[in-house]
Amino acid sequence: PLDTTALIDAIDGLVTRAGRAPYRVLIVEDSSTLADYYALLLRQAGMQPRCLDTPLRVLDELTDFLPDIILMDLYLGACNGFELAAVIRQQATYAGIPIVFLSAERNLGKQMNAMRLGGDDFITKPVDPDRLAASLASRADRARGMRALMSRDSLTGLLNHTHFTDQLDIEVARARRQQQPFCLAMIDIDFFKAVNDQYGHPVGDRVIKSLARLLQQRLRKTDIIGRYGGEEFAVILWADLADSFRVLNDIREQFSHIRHQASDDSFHATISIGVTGWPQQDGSDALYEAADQALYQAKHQGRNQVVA
Ligand code: GH3
Ligand code: MG
Ligand code: MG
Ligand code: MG
Ligand code: MG
Repeated sequence: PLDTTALIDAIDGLVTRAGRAPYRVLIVEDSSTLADYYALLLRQAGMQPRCLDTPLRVLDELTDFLPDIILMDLYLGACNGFELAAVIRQQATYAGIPIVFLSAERNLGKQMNAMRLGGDDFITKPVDPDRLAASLASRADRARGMRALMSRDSLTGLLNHTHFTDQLDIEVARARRQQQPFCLAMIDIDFFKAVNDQYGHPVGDRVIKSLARLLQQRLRKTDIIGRYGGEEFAVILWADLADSFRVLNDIREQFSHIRHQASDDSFHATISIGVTGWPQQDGSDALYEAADQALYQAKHQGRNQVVA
């Protein structure tokens, strides 16, 4: 069953956080005069524009700038906006970014064609500044909401498996760029099948949620928590291996003291944790493998422990 409370909480949190960040708008326009003008309008509307005049770099810009929305001129000299939109839409990661076309093209057939190839709206030049800002803001807002919804696990509100693995790739790249160490931990509830068997699935769900809540309370805002599988969590900690180990061991200890309530009984549960660090392991596959191996060892050695 879908736990809407956790989901709504998670989205509220995201919307509140997202609400503070200005919308990032990638402007793809071959006329620098026009690009500068749109950038000015959008900046005045509180957004964060970035201009791109060469369509060849569009995929790099998407990874680099992570725009909420793309404002694209239809005729770009070297290629046209239709073609570029089609290229962007082929990348699964960017499929959700709205593309708003901007052009003097008044031919309805061509406008329809642009939409069919992946555009979300069509604004004709000369633009009405208010209409431009309002249209971009409402589309960017909905796209953010949709992304938040799709990246969250419905029981816990944590990042889901797909989003977590995408995020780990991004964080590995960030660590390499900034030479900043971080750790990956895999956390698994011990003998969880027995909890379900003995107390029922809904009680099991509450145990999962209590672990999710504990992780959210104990880890830093910059750390990243995902529900990796049923009763398995993955965490990215921005700390070195020694510090991460200490924090995780505290969490393990604290979790083991939580008294879980069943209908006419109460019980305790424990977790096992495998942790590994960057740069000791460089690359997502190596990190997953090492953390998994450490988790396996923690289970094998008797559970309720952290292994690095
Ligand atoms: P181990 O200590 O080796 O991890 O033992 P375990 O029993 O936890 O491991 P196993 O992988 O055999 O069982 C995991 C169980 O978790 C099986 C599955 O029914 C249960 N599970 C997975 N997802 C959920 C969920 O969302 N809610 C509940 N209540 N149970 C879940
Ligand atoms: Mg043009
Ligand atoms: Mg298992
Ligand atoms: Mg388990
Ligand atoms: Mg498991």
